[in-house]
Amino acid sequence: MGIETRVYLRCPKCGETYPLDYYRWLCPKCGIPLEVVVEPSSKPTWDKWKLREKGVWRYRELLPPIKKPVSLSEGGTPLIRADRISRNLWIKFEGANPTGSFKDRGMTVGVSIAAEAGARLVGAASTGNTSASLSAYASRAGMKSIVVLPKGKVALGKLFQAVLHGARIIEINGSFDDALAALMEAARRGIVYPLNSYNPWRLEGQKTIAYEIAETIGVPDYVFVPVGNAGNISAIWKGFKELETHGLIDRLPRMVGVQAVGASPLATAWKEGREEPVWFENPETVATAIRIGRPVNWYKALRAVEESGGYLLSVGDRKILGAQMEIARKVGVGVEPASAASYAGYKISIDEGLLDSKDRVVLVATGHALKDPGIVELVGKKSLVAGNVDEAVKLMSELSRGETGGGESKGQGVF
Ligand code: AN7
Repeated sequence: MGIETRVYLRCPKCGETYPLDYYRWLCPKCGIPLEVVVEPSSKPTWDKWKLREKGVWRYRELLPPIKKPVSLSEGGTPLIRADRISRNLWIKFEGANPTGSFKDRGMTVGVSIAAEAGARLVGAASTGNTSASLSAYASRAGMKSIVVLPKGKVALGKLFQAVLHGARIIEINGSFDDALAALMEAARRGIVYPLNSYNPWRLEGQKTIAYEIAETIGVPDYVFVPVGNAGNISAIWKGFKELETHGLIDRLPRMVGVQAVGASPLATAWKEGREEPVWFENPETVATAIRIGRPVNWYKALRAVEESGGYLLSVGDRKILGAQMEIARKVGVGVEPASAASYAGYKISIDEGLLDSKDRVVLVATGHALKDPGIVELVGKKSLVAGNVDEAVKLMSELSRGETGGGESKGQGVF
C-alpha cells in the first residue's frame, strides 16, 4: 500500500540523523535530547482532519505510526476566549485532559511507543503531572509503572493519582533533578523504560496543542507557555513549524516562555544574554510543577524562543497566585499555579509594553486547579459558619446585602 511514513531521529543542534531507535535519547556528539522527524506518507489536510474525532490522534499523519494507540481520548481541549480580560486573549485549557494536564497528550504516544518497544515496566521522574499521567496510561496498557518524586514537593492531587492508578512510588530526598538522574541511571541499566523529557516521543503528542490552536482560531501572534523541563514549549513550536512546512498555515507565532523566579534557569540566561542556562541547584516556587533547576530540553526551548522572535521571563510566586485567582474569577477556569504563570507573564508583558492589546494571545493553561488543593489557605479561604438552617439563611440574606463582608459590593444587594 503506497509509501510508508518515514520516522527517524535528528539532533536539533548538529543536524545529524539516526534511524528509528526507541532506546536512543541523546545525540552522541552533542549530548542533548534528539527530536523525532515524521515524514508522512499521505498529505495532511485540514479537511481530512476535521472529519475525524477531536483529539491527539486526529492528526495521525504527522504522528509516529502506531497501529493501536494506548489512548484515553486525550486532547481536543477547549480554547476559551477570556472576553472579560481581553477580546484578544484565549486560554487553552489543558486541565480538561483525562488526568488533568497536557502530559496526557505526550503519554498516549509515549506509552504506545513503550509498548512497541516491548517494555513491560515504564518509569518517570516527575514534579507530579507526568507521574499522574504515566501511571494512568500504564494501567490502560496493562503495564507496571515506577515514578520517582521529590519528597514532600508534589501537589496532593497528583500524588493521589499516582497512588490510585497503582504506580510504584519512590520519594527521593532531593529535587526533581535528582529524581531524574536516578531514573535515567535505571534506564541506562535497562531496569525501566523511561518516559521522561529525555524521551523525544512524548513531545510528538504534545505538539498537537499547536495543531488544535491553529485549527480553532488560526495562528495567534503570541503563545505563552509555562516552562519547567522546557519540553512543552519546544513541542508546541515544533508543531507550528510542521504546519507551516506542510502548507497548513502561512505564518508563525512568537513563543513566550514563563518560569517562576525561584526556578528560572532559562529566563535568567535570556535576561543576561547567555547562550546556555544558568542552573538552579535549589529551585523553589509555589508552582511545584515547574520547580526544576536543570531543564533537559533547554537547547530546543532557547532555539524555539529565538527562532520565533519571542522571549523568556520569570514571575514571582505572589504574582502567580494572584494570576491563578484572577483567571478563576474572570474567566471561570481553574488552573494550578504553574499554569497561572503564563497569565502572570502576560500581565507583566502588557504592563511593560512588550505586548499590545491588539495582539492575539493564547495562554497554555497546562494543568487543572484540582491538582493542587493544598494551597487553599494561600489563596485566602473565606467562609462563614452557620450552626443551623436558620442561621445559614440569615447569613445568605446578609451576604446578599453585602453586610458581612463576604460579598463583593458593600451596602448593595448582590443581585
Ligand atoms: C502544570 O510532571 O515536569 O516545560 O514532571 O506539570 O514541558 O516541563 C511537569 C511540568 C507546566 C512544564 N505546567 O512543562 C512533571 C513536569 C504544568 C506542569 C509544566 C509542567 P515542561
